[in-house]
Amino acid sequence: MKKNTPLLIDAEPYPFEFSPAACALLIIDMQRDFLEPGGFGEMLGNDVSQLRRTIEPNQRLLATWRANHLQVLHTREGHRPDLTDLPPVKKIRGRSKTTIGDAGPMGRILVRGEDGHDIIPELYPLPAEPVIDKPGKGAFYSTDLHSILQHLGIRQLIVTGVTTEVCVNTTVREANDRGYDCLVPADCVGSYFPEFHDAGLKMIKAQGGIFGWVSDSSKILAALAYSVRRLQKTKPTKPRKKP
Ligand code: TIU
Repeated sequence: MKKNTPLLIDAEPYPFEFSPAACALLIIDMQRDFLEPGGFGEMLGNDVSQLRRTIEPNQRLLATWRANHLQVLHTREGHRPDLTDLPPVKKIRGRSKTTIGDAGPMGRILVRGEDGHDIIPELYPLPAEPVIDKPGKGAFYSTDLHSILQHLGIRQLIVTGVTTEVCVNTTVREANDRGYDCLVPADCVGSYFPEFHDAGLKMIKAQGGIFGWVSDSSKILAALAYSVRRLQKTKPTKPRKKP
């Protein structure tokens, strides 16, 4: 694939012009505590199948990004073991019996280093893929994500992960204000609440793409496959020897 040749991805509200070399796949918070049966999300009464349907499409996108040597980054929501970066209001809001920092089914909830805080095995980061540990919902707040993206020459983001209306939406809004183009593939993001998922996507693409674009992973993969086929067709053939 020619990484500097722009491609068009079928998207809403209009096609997304995509420059592979400048476009990172940013996978938000695909953590065991949010997605795994028996994790914190399920313990709170949430239907984790709404999130688990995103695993396969994310795996396909991730495999394609890796195969084409494009940039991948992962995020994890969580806090320092001493909880000094946890706003007291975040700890007590929700009035749940068990909150961040308490013992949960897979270790202390949303605490760095605990099993539940880590990324699910199906999408586990490779050593060369930056993992951004974020204390908030947005991936830019109180992290080095913006500097890393600038050093890598990234101007566009394919944002996937969970949950659509919380960490994905907050990150897309933060990215938009910092000058990034964001495309969200609907099948690669999920929410415990289908109606919030739908509204979260509508909010991104409304008003001419006020925060970004919405598409589907199949359309992203189709655009990349087309670019590879086009390149194969246009490869110079060896001049024929004269008889
Ligand atoms: N990653 C993320 O979205 N964190 C959340 O807490 N999401 C909820 O929907 N609760």
